Amino acid sequence: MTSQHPSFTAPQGTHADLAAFLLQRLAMIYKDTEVAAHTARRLEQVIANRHEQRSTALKALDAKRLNNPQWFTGNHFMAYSTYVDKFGGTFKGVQQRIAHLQSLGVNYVHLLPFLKMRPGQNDGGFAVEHFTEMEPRLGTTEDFQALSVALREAGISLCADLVLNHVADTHDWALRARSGDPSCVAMFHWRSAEAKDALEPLLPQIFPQTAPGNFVWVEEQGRYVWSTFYTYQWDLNYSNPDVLVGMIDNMLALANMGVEVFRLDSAAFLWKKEGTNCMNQPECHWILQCFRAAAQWCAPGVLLKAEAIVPTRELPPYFGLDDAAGKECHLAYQSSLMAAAWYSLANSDASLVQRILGELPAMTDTTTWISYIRCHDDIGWNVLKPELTGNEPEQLKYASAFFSGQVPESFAKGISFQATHPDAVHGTNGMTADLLGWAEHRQDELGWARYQLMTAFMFSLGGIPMVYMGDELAQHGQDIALQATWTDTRDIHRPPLDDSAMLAAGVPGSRAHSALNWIKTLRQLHMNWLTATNTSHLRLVDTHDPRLLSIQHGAVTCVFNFSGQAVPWPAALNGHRTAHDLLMPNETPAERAAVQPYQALYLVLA
Ligand code: OTU
Repeated sequence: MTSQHPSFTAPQGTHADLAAFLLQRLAMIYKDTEVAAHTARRLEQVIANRHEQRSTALKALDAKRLNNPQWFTGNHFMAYSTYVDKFGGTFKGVQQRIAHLQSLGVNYVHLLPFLKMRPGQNDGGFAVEHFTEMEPRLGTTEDFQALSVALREAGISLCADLVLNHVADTHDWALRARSGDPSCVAMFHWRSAEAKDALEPLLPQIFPQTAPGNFVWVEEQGRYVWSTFYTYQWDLNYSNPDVLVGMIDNMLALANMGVEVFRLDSAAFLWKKEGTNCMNQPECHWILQCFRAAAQWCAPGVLLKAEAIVPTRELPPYFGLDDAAGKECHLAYQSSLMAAAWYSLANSDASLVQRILGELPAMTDTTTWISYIRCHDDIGWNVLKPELTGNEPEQLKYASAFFSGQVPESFAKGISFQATHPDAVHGTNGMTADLLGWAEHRQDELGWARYQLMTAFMFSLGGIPMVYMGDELAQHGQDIALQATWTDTRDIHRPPLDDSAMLAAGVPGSRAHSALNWIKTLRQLHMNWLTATNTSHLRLVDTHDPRLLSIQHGAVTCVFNFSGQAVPWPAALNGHRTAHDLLMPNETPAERAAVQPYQALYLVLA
């Protein structure tokens, strides 16, 4: 891991600096100085209005954070991601579960989409019908505000999705576009049959089974509208300044309601350029930099998180490079390490994880990764494809099959996602405990070891560890018999939080109890010991055995056995043969002969 840090100018410039930067970026996006100047004036107005409406409490928080720009990095944060309805039924119900979050040591909660969503199919709320109104099922705006205040008082930052790439086809802009209102027609991308056919071959297929293609026919318009995801999610046209101004205004309105972190959904797709795959375009970054400048200006306590599920090599620009260093996102998902961890477990070979870790881009002190093993989406295998060499593409196919019930000797109980034929490697779905094959009975020591391994790995990465709802109780996924009611197979890992597992967690010896206490222990160790402030401060120890991964994290040497075999103690760690293992605090360290199957160790020398 490289330790050099790129030069970093803290984005705390005066408003004049931000205004100048905004204007410059707008000129780059629209390639027209007059349009840029006019848009800059509109944005300044939006920012001024929203700033005036911002509460004194939130302004005080902004000031505090400006004085401590590293407030979210290092081992300060632990995140939890959940749906409002599955976690607490409503906003009020979530409020009643704050104590559960606190008991875990969570101080950052990502509530999956809760804004007014398209009726019927809505991609788990990612088809947003109104950006500043709440989904009525979940409660009122007042309930939401009360929740956001309660979370803040509990020291928990609220993260919400800003679904900025597309709107529901029932959003006012889409409805008006459909009926021919020219100002709204201009907010989307339209193509003829021939034009869209010419574009398709280069474009990715996100949902090849349930929503093949990237365009949908709109009868009233007599042409196709661009819809990368589901047909009812229409991609916004950011070459139109109305879109940028409108979406920035929405973001700032939500910030004023107490959202502290924005998860910028599908951030890679914002700019279309014919002849490319229309992902990660330079304009896409300039647009994100406008969102950042506006947030920095109006609500500087707010963080932006890139949800760019792309190979690691595409990620550095999302933090901002060169003259944009520190001027784009504060956070980004590290999905390559997530997918590679599962790949390594299936193949009993940690070398891919080790390679990705070794090649991570240098991080600054005011940017960091989200480290996770599961979330509400599939484990997307595609991000790994550019990393693979030799027979690794075969191993990737094996991993995908391993987790989706196609390998008889596999312990895993997951299902495949959007694979168009048995050989296609796309994604895998399932709750952590099911993918790990952690059986309900007490004697399943290997399943329990795998759970310990994967979670201890996640906490050791120097990013913000994120637990996905229910995984802290080792919950199972939904019954496959419900499949007819699902949008797609991702619903298997979107069960409601299991009240009986919550009760069982209070009974020593139960599986939920083991899981919950384990996560609490990891969080304590994370706060007390895992103090390397980001991935750039980690050091890899070469174990000379592909089954073993070792990461030195300050005073702690982490060792992970990704295989089901006992592996002879590696010579490279001879000095640690009798080191104290923080994960097994009650054991007197004896001379170690081997790393046990799926064992995780956090070793400290006396
Ligand atoms: C994101 O996802 C969300 O997390 C998904 O839940 C939504 O369905 C989607 O956007 C549309 O809003 O590629 O970077 O492979 O990982 O769709 C954006 C499935 C994405 C998801 C993918 C993802």
